[in-house]
Amino acid sequence: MAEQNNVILHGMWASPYAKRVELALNLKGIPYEYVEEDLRNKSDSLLKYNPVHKKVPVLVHNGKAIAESIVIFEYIDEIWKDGPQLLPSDPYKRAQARFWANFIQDQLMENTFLVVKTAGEAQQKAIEQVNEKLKVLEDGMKTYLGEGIVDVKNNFGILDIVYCVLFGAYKAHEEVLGMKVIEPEKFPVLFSWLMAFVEMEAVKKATPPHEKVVGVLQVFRQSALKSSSIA
Ligand SMILES: N[C@@H](CCC(=O)N[C@@H](CS)C(=O)NCC(=O)O)C(=O)O
Repeated sequence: MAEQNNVILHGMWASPYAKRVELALNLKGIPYEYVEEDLRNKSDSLLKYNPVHKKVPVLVHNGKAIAESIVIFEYIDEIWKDGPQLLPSDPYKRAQARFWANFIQDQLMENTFLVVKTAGEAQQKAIEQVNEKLKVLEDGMKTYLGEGIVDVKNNFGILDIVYCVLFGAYKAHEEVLGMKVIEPEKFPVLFSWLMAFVEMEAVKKATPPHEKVVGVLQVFRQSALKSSSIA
């Protein structure tokens, strides 16, 4: 444990990347001050702490700034060595956790947002893409998680966090889209993994209110559909 711990998180409530860090801090039980940023009018602190990307999240630990969610995860593990680790200590498990977290980020996130941003044929195509990637993840997790799904409360890490932040607000997505996001019959492992995670107190604490997520998704969807009809 570091001797002195002054921890500030600059985030934005709807940012999945900032949510990852919020969740990691909650799950590890690290106290922190939260600063909500207006991304249309970024604070001087955000620009000072993240001059390269000018994005949230930024973690400021004893005056030192760390940006990029995955980099922040690694920093958190190295500073707060007590309690559960976000990255497995076994090098092979750690490599696998990084591999699948990158898969979710690179292959699933964009397509999932595309489902929200499109309609008709384009949306159908995006849904097929998401289902294809979910199938790959389902098969991968059968091996990776195995019996571990039941023990998610005591054994969470970056992979659980990245997955859970993407699909944690699934009820809001379902309400806005009028369809199931992760069908339990098609993806039993992914579905039970998500159910185990959303029940955790730390996850509930970091999840924005349902109505607020529905509202932002509707605005996001309508403005995307409007601009695609103008283009
Ligand atoms: N790779 C970054 C992505 C962070 C990111 O894209 N943050 C968005 C909010 S979701 C942001 O701050 N956008 C402000 C901007 O692009 O000006 C991470 O993992 O932390």
